[in-house]
Formats: sequence, structure tokens, C-alpha cells
Amino acid sequence: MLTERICQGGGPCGPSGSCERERGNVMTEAELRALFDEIDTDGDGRINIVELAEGFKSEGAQGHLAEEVRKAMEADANHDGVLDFEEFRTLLK
Ligand SMILES: [Ca+2]
Ligand SMILES: [Ca+2]
Repeated sequence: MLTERICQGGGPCGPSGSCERERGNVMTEAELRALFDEIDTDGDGRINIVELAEGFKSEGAQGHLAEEVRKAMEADANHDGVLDFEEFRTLLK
């Protein structure tokens, strides 16, 4: 049995030693929608930077939260400062 290193967040590390999920980030449309709705706490159909930060926290994101949020906001294709579902989906692909 392989020695499974445990990431700070409590999950198993990927083969490369990264903290990505073993599933390889493949999510179904329904899972994406559920996650989007979960993060979009005010339910306006867009994820703003505050919701994003809270979402990362509740997902158990480790490391630099600000850095994670900054990376995620690169998915903001139309630069309106929020992620709509399409942008969010691009992010997780
Ligand atoms: Ca929102
Ligand atoms: Ca946007």
C-alpha cells in the first residue's frame, strides 16, 4: 500500500504531491451547480470575492487564501469582479 501523505487540509495528496483531489477535478454539471449554489450564499447567481473567500475556507483550502482567491478571479472573463456560473465552471475545469 502506498504511503499516503496527508495534506494540511486533511485530504490525501495527489500523485504529484499536490493537494488536488484524486478525482482530477472532474465534476458533473450537477455537482458544479450544487457547489456554485453553496458558495453563492446570497443567491444572486454570481460569486463575489467575499463569497469566494468564504467558499474556499469552508472547502478547507489551505495556504494563502488571498492567493487562491486571486487565482480564482482570473476566471473572471468579463472582468466585472464577480464569477458567474460559466466563469465558475471554467475555473473548475
Ligand atoms: Ca452571490
Ligand atoms: Ca465575471
